[in-house]
Parts: sequence; structure tokens; C-alpha cells
Amino acid sequence: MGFFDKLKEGLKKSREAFFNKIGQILKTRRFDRETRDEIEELLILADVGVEATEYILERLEEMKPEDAFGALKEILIEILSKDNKLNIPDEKPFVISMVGVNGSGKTTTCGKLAYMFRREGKQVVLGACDTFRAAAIDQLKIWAERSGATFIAHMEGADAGAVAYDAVNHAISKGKDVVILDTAGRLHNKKHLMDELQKVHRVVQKLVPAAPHEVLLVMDAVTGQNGLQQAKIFKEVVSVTGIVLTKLDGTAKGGIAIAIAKELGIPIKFIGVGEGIEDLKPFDAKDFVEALLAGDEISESTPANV
Ligand SMILES: Nc1nc2c(ncn2[C@@H]2O[C@H](COP(=O)(O)OP(=O)(O)OP(=O)(O)O)[C@@H](O)[C@H]2O)c(=O)[nH]1
Ligand SMILES: [Mg+2]
Repeated sequence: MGFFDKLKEGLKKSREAFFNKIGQILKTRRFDRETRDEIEELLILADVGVEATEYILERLEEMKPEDAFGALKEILIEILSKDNKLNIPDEKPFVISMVGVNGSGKTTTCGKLAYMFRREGKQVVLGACDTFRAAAIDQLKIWAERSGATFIAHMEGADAGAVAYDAVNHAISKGKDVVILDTAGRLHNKKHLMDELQKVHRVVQKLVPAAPHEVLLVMDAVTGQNGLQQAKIFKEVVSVTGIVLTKLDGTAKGGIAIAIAKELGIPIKFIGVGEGIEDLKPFDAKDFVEALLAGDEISESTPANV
């Protein structure tokens, strides 16, 4: 399946539950009070959030009714378009810290990212900084094997900062390109978790002052507005440079991407559209919106003789 079809497949639930309806309404009806209210309800249900919904409606009101559908695409692309290039340093290693609440998809995303870099011919180190559970270390090890990355870990309960130090130190001494640090999502309490994250970053800076070059906050799209609140807490404590929005394939609430862009002001850099190693895609605002509002006439599945 091609890139766009995979994205379209991943956004199927969101498209079928909400965005196709919105598209249909805008294509076939006048943008009057009643239409406005219906679209407002659909946007809120799709988890677009109050702020972005109001903005979209205000912008739609300014348009000629016959332009409304095309305008919606433009407005969504505008909201979602942020500089989402990776901050890759001139000198290796490129250090990425993966943060987020438990279960959001950090470890899986570490594996997918490692695989993506390996396919670009880069040498990757995965650091198991989630030392809270032995299972977390084993899980990352499996991803390291699958993706062909070097695995650096200590024992369960070890100091997360020490693991980060070893992973970056290994990369420096062996001339490796990328270090990806998997961190814990749950500790005894929120303060402990945030303290640990800050410590991991401080330790890494002893070796590479500009690191971590990327702090990617992994968010589970299924958790919708709740996830957005959690993201705001992380943003206060660590300097998040990008969002990875996972599990878009499992939810109809793909509109959360729009709320994230509008309310967090942090670029979405990757999206997860499945559990497989290739199911991580760099985020592209235009492709995302096209997939969200695409018609459902998938040509591939149509038999040739019809
Ligand atoms: N459908 C789907 N499932 C995903 C995606 N990303 C991750 N998952 C699944 O989500 C579950 C949790 O993923 P993990 O990577 O273990 O999450 P985590 O943030 O590391 O969790 P903790 O280590 O407990 O903090 C796993 O079952 C993954 O397979 C995705 O894009 N789509
Ligand atoms: Mg994990």
C-alpha cells in the first residue's frame, strides 16, 4: 500500500465518522445558521477542540458559500502547517528524547523511528531509560533487534540518567549517528517523573551541550482532549520540540491533530497509523487534510472490469 493510501486507511474512522459528513454538508448546503451549528457539533465531536472550531467557523463565514469546502481544506492546512523539520545537528550524534504518559506509544515509536533512520543508512543507538519496569527494557530490546539498532540498557530500577549517559557516550565513541532515548511514562508521582526527565536531559548535556536536539512528546490520539491536557503539563517542564501523534488508526478522533496545532503551538512531526515497524509517517499537513477529507472511492479495491 502506498504512503497516501496507508494514511487514508489510518484516518478512515475519523473520515467516516465526521469529516466526510462535514464535507458533504459544505458541498451541498448553504452556510446558514443551521449548517453552522451542525458543523460546529461535528468538529467538536471529532475532537478539534473549541478554540480551533470557533476559528474555523469564523473563517468559513467569510467565504462565499460555493467556496466553503475548498476553504475548509485551506483553513485546516493553514492551522496544521508548522515547521516540522527535524532539528538534526551538523555534528553527530543526533539525540532524541521520547517523552509522554504511559501507554501513549513511546517504546513502539522508538522502534519505528530507529527503523526509519536505519533505512536511511544511519547507525542508531536505543537507550532504555525507562528503568521502572523490567518489561519495558525487554520491549525496547526487541525493537532494537527488529530495527537493527544498538541497544544500551542497565538493570531494572537503575538510574535513568546513567543509561542516557552510556547511550550517548557509546554513540560518540563509536561514531554513531542517532541516539533515541525511551523514557518512563509513569513513576511514583508526577513530580518524580518530571524530575527524572529533566535529569536525563541534564546528564546528556554534559556530553553534548545542545542535546537533546529533539524532545518528542508522544500522544495517543485515542485519549483526545485528555491527552491535550497532559501534553500541556509536559510542555511546562521539558522543552518539547515536536509531537508524535499515535494510534490514529484506532480512533475517529483524528481531529485532535488540529486541536494540538492550534492550542499547543508545537509542530506534529510524526504520526503513528498502526503497530507495525513501518507504521510511522512524517507529518505533512496537506496530505493529512487530503486524507481526512478524501472521498471514499478507493480505486484499488474496484475490480478492473466494472
Ligand atoms: N494501533 C496502534 N497502536 C499503537 C500505535 N503506537 C503504539 N501502539 C500500541 O500501543 C501500546 C502501547 O505502546 P508502548 O509503545 O508500549 O507505549 P509506551 O508509551 O512505551 O508505554 P509505557 O512504557 O507503559 O509508558 C502497544 O500495544 C502498541 O502496540 C499506533 O500508531 N497504532
Ligand atoms: Mg514504554
